[in-house]
Amino acid sequence: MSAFRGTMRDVGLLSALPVPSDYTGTRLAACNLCEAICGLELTLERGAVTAIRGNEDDPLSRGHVCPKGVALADVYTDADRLRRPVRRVGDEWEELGWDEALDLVADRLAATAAEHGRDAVGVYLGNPSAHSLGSATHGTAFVRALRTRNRFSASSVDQFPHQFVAWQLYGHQLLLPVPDLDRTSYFLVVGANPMASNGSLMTAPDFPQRLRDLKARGGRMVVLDPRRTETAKIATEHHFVRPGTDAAVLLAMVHVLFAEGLTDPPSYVDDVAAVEAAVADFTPEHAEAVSGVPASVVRQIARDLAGAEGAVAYGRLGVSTQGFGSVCQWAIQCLNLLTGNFDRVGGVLFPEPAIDIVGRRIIGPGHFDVWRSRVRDLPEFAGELPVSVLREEIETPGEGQIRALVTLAGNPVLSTPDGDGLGRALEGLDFMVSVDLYVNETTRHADVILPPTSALERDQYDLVFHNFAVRNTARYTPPVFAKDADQRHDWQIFAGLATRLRRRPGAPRLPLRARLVGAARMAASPAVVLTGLLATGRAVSMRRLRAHPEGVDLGPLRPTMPGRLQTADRRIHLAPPLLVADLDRLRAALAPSVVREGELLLIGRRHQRDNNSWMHNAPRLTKGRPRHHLLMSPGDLAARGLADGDRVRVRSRVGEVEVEVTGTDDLMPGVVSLPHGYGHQVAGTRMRHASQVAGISINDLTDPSVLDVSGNAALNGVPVTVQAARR
Ligand SMILES: Nc1nc2c(c(=O)[nH]1)N[C@H]1C(S)=C(S)[C@@H](COP(=O)(O)OP(=O)(O)OC[C@H]3O[C@@H](n4cnc5c(=O)[nH]c(N)nc54)[C@H](O)[C@@H]3O)O[C@H]1N2
Ligand SMILES: Nc1nc2c(c(=O)[nH]1)N[C@H]1C(S)=C(S)[C@@H](COP(=O)(O)OP(=O)(O)OC[C@H]3O[C@@H](n4cnc5c(=O)[nH]c(N)nc54)[C@H](O)[C@@H]3O)O[C@H]1N2
Ligand code: SF4
Ligand SMILES: [Mo]
Repeated sequence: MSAFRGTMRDVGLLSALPVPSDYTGTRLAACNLCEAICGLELTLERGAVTAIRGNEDDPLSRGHVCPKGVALADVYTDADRLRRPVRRVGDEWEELGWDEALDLVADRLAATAAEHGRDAVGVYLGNPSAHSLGSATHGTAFVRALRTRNRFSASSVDQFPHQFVAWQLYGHQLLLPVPDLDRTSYFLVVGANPMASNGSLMTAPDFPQRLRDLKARGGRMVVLDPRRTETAKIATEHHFVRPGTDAAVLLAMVHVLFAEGLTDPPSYVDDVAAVEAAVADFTPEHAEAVSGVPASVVRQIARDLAGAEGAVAYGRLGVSTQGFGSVCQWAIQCLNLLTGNFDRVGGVLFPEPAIDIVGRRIIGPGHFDVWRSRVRDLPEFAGELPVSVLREEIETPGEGQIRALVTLAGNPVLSTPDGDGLGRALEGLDFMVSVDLYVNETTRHADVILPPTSALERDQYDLVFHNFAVRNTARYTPPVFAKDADQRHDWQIFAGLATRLRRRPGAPRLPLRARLVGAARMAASPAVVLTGLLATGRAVSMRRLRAHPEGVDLGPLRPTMPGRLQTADRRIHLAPPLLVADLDRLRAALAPSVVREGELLLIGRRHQRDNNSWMHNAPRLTKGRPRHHLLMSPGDLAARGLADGDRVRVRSRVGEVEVEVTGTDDLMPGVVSLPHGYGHQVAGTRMRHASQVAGISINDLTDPSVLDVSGNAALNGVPVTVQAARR
């Protein structure tokens, strides 16, 4: 009953109230910065945060915290964070009242839709949308109310391939198996760096400790990555892989399973022979030739996956944000399914969250190619178009052109391909509104910015990430601090806009029933919506969660298949035509003629103290040596007559940047690396610390014309040339 330790952070309703302004004591909160969703314990002295620790009593995060979680206090106090709406007047920002701001935005959005059709309003949802309860309960309803086909999000520069494959194989885009990290004995990690990222589509706070435990029980971790990452350095084994060639490697592993008679799929899997035929020419020797991963290693990994007592193949951003992300994710599912590690303790399992967003259809199963983008004729997936087409949809005149844009918690100018071009396109919009805490490189183009409260000022339940956690738990944390009377929570902003839009003549109309349900939902607070969802889910009540802000343990993951499959016949069809058809494109892309002399392949990287494109205003995260340099192997430096520390010019088909280069053996020869989320512009953004960490944006080099079948951008494996910068 350690929840009752300490002061008044404690029991029931009392702890639901924000602390008094002179409060001294401790309070529990949740970090919403990454998918690890760590539980925090804040120490406050007279209302000021003096320490943030990991909460030892949290059944999932067990005391883990990283430097970013501690920096949540900096966001709360940051003088540069917006607290009231602002309107851009020339180069200046002018504060305005909430009613005036919301009226103005509703007027302009409704007028655009009335004059040019509802697709003339585009919307982009950024990453933090998935990390906020109010955004999950109210933001999606607001976006739906816009009824536009021009919907975009960070998902198409991230996990679209996972969703695409899950939809094809398991019948729902978010029915994603999660590594049973705490019980597996063999962990294959392809294109992920959980030591820096803390895990993704695998909510596994304190990855370092979980990995130590894995090793202590005799388990192994094998990493395939073009960079010897923080994760690779502590792996049992690491192999370089040439960026963008993983599909050949993973399909060759599937090939080996068949060739050596190692397949043992569950009885509810069909079309196994079709997979065998599809991978027939993907041999380990072919994989070695294109990827650099020795054929013997390909064979050994396949055998180990089949032979280990509970093994996992896991691939994340490095194999999703490339031209064949969906084929990679498909091959990974095949590896787990064919080796009998699917839905198995120690293999991959499907979490049973208190609120099952899949089983309860809170999010739809997904669909593909129901409409297409206007200019490039690219198919939608799950109701979204690839963000790689956003620029051209804004710039190309004609019926359906985007003339007004809504961005919610995002920074696509830094985070999507050809970001610089997108930034210029934003200047041509008739109207732009952003819901964001800051004036950033994207929102500086907005006419109006509507700032929501920050994490410590609002309540939190992770509607999304409990669905991908390595253990079943549930946690509701009330706000620590009260908001000012003239601040708004994100859900209040969404409700305010939706209500006003409903009253504007010419605004998009939902069918009556949907409108009534929407209005009722918008009127309720996220906590009320959550209470209802928990009550019908029956795993744990809101009352119990309120009494245990440290979180409630619902037990380890367990096998639940095939009962939870969402396919029409409750079976898995392992050879979806959309994926098999993509293999010809793969064969062509891997042909030897494709590699050009002198070209390097650019990949991204994450650092434990970076958080996508924001948090660079937090002094405690940005002090020390700059982290945005280009990394290059010493051999590639020498071949170009370059030395460590030189300024170099990096050029791709799309753009060029100048940056300092750092030599390191950690990079595969022929590969260079830049982090994303840099390239800060201080002008017009009011950000204090941005100049120290300005850097350049990798996405001024990435190419919006290279896409996976799902529509995901190929952010990794971008061909570039590097030479000394002219002085
Ligand atoms: N080259 C390259 N590009 C990449 C990646 C890569 O690996 N390489 N990674 C990609 C990935 S995985 C992702 S997820 C995207 C991220 O790309 P985005 O989602 O576009 O950008 P973020 O940097 O997460 O920007 C988040 C914004 O939300 C604001 N914000 C923070 N909290 C809140 C909140 O509670 N409410 C609101 N309304 N706003 C808030 C912040 O101030 C910030 O401006 O970047 C992608 N881009
Ligand atoms: N500290 C920190 N943590 C974060 C974030 C952050 O910005 N900072 N962002 C969060 C978000 S939004 C996400 S989506 C997750 C992402 O979580 P991860 O996927 O674990 O994170 P990345 O560091 O992007 O890992 C991608 C890896 O792929 C490698 N790679 C690049 N190209 C290739 C390739 O062609 N083949 C192979 N095999 N590997 C390749 C890169 O070298 C890198 O090590 O992290 C989350 N956590
Ligand atoms: S690991 Fe992620 S959730 Fe945990 S404290 Fe760090 S940023 Fe927050
Ligand atoms: Mo992401």
